[in-house]
Amino acid sequence: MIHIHLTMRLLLPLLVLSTGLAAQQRPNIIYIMSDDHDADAISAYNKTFITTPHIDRLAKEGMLFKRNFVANSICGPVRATLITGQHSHKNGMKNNRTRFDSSKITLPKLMQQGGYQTAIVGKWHLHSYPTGFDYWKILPGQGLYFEPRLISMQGDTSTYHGYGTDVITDEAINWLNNRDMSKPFLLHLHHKAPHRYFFAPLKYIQEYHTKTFPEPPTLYAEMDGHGTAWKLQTMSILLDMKLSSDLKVDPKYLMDIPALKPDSSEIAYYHAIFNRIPEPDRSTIKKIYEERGKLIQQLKPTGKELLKYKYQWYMQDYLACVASVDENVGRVLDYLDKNNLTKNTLVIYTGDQGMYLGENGWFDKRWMYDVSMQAPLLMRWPGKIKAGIVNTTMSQTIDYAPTILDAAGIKIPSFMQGISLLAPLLHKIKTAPRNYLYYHYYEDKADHTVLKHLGIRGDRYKLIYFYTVNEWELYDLKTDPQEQNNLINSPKHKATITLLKAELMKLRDLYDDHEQAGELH
Ligand code: SGN
Ligand code: CA
Repeated sequence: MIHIHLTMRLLLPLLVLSTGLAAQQRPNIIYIMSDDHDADAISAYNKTFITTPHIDRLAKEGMLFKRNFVANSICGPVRATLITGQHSHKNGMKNNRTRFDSSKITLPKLMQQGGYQTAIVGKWHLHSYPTGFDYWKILPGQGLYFEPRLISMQGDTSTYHGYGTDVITDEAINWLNNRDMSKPFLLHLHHKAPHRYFFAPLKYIQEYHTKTFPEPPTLYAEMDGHGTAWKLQTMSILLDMKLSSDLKVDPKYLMDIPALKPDSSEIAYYHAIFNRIPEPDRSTIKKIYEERGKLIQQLKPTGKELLKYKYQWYMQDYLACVASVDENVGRVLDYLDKNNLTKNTLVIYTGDQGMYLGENGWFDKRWMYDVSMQAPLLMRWPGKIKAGIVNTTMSQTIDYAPTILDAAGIKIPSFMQGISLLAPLLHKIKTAPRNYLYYHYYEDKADHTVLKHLGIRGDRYKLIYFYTVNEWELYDLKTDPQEQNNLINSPKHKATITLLKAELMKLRDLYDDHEQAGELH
């Protein structure tokens, strides 16, 4: 065993050099991933909601992927896919509750063997401790916004003073300052923000709580007329997002509005987090939220009128968290500038999936619909990636590990199911060689009750199968980008459906997913 390991260590650097990339040319890689950061909340994608100058800098100086998608729109599974290059059924992490098998060969292990120094700071969410990292400091579970706790490699957990997004960035920069300067590095910097329950620093709450955001055209969508999955979901801003946007209204204002009344465990949880905000900021923030409570008490809005308020509060709180993420991306980019690292560092920015920001009246993610299947992806590598390029190739989370390995000049193992995006990144080809993406979501009994489904996404059409209720959906993404009009019974689309079902079965075989074996009818 030891012998094999040593041989690998001796052989791999040779392998690396044989690719023609001399050691000193190999790029450093910083992979920044935020939690639930939707592309619409990045101004390089959509200028409607927020200005994110620092993340936008990556688009201006690098490449923005307009059609980047996840394969299972939920946190832990995306993170397992990131380090394995495999779909969920192959890497074993189908849902948020699975414990990732840390003995697996993963991206950081391969990078280490290839001569890289590897580190991860921030949200991990794979339950087993990280392996393959020379350094790690992770949040327990979802982590906390204020006075966050971090688990260190020694296994002890300490509380850090400050705001989570700042603290995670501080810790990542500390590691950069203390790293082994003789080796290139791979740093994973994973924020907790802007995940629910949203808590932003006071300065951003003050900036955002007076703003009004445009409503998505489907905010007031009816669930009737759609399939069983739409009827069963519990991700409605109006019905399921308790207590205005986030339990932030003091419960005493809401007790006489049954739909908003929290249960006692929710109140206790909320207060435990809220009380971590240091004074005097906590009292100022409380006053701001109490204004919402007073308004509810005075107007007693219901139905659409209530949704109107809840949507605005949701956006105000979410975007205030995003503003702090952007500020901290700026700190990392400044660090690279000041330390002469910008040129030889590939910076990747992404979110772990998309996020419903009021479309269909919803919050959260999980669905194969583009709103939650799409994730932002921006990459900057000066001198290699041309500046200001928007790429429309369909990329997917299974591609991240192969791309990072390829950029580092390290061989991509055959067990990885994604493809390297290096050729499109370096402008050798425009489009990655793949016509369809595969998707499989498994968490139906968990939060928000989204039924299990699998499906296929092509350039124009998307076919989804909710197999526990045997219901199919087909959408024409060109004429119906909001995926409102299920064409599964349209006679005009019969041939498309037959073709996509055949392609779906091919993909299922290609990726070796046997959960729904046999013919799909
Ligand atoms: C929490 C959230 C859910 C969210 C899951 C998973 N509830 O349970 O809304 O879907 O996390 O999120 S909350 O009451 O705590 O806000 S994930 O990003 O980790 O997958
Ligand atoms: Ca997430």
